Amino acid sequence: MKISSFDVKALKLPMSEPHRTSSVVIEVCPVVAISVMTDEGVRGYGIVFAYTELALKSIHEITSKVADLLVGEELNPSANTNMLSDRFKLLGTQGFMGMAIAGIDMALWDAKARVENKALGALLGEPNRPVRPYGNVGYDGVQGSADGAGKLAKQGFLGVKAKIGYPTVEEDIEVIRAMRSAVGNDVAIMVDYNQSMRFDQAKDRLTRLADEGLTWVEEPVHSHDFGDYVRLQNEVSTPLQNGENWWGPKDFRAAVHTGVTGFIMPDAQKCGGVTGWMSISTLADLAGLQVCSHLWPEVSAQLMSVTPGGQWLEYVDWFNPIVKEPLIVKDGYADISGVIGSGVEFDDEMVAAFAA
Ligand code: SMN
Ligand code: MG
Repeated sequence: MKISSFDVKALKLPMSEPHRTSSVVIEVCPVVAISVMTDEGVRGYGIVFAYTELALKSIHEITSKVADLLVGEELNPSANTNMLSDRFKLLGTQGFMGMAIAGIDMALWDAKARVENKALGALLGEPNRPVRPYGNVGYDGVQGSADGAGKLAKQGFLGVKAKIGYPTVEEDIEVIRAMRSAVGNDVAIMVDYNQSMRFDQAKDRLTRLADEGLTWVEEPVHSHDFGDYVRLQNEVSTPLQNGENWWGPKDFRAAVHTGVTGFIMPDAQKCGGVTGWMSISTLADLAGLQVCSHLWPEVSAQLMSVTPGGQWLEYVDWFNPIVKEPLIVKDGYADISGVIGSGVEFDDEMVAAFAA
């Protein structure tokens, strides 16, 4: 079966609410929607998330041009992706190029699973891991974070994560305690500093957070400061989380070589798509790491279902406006029964409606 064409569109999706972090507020969700068509009429879907509207046009252009290189090739997702990665070795496969290749990779794997009329997980292995999602709260202050967490717990989420990194650690603690009162003791609480601290400050703050019962503290220092991260890991008692900003399996390998243990959270896009994730899953299994996901709830649910160290799936509804059947969360777990492909199929009318 051959790849016959691609349709690549830049979109701005409305968000149910703006997502605040300690550095920026995301108010619209800029994405590149990728469809691949095979010569037997099967379509596959992939999404690139551009983070900021400012990057959308460039990522759209690079994605269209890179996708065109695969037209006429046999549909063989890992070989197609490896061919692209080889082709752009000199430019580098991080940044926009890595995002474009990963989005294309997701569309190719989706098409392959649809050709076989299987869920992506069943194409990749034995999908026998329960997939447990956690919900997300932004940098929303004490009341906002407590309200957001309470709402997610009522919807059945077994974990909630909030962005912190307020001017003082006392404020961070106030937010965490307000969330704890809102969700009770049976719901896991995670917090995310989004790389906002330097080592000394991180050590002080995390020491103060030791008794808050946090499941993890995410990205306390710059994500690629592996040395500081490992030092921190050895000096504080709360588990740390990292990986959403690591590019491809080689960044994960470097992290492991430096001594990173515990949780990792590959982002289906930055980690190199389905192809990249599967290498990281093997690495994590060998290194005894616990794997969580970042964004891409539908695709990641499929991947987590076959990932040996799979723990928590990050749930967001940001791509829902164009996804025909967004991920279902039932009794605290993702219900992926009956899914074909990656679970992402576009609602073409909505894709047209949100053209950038
Ligand atoms: C995040 C995700 C996407 C955009 C900004 C921040 C965040 C997370 O770090 O972990 O969800
Ligand atoms: Mg994060």
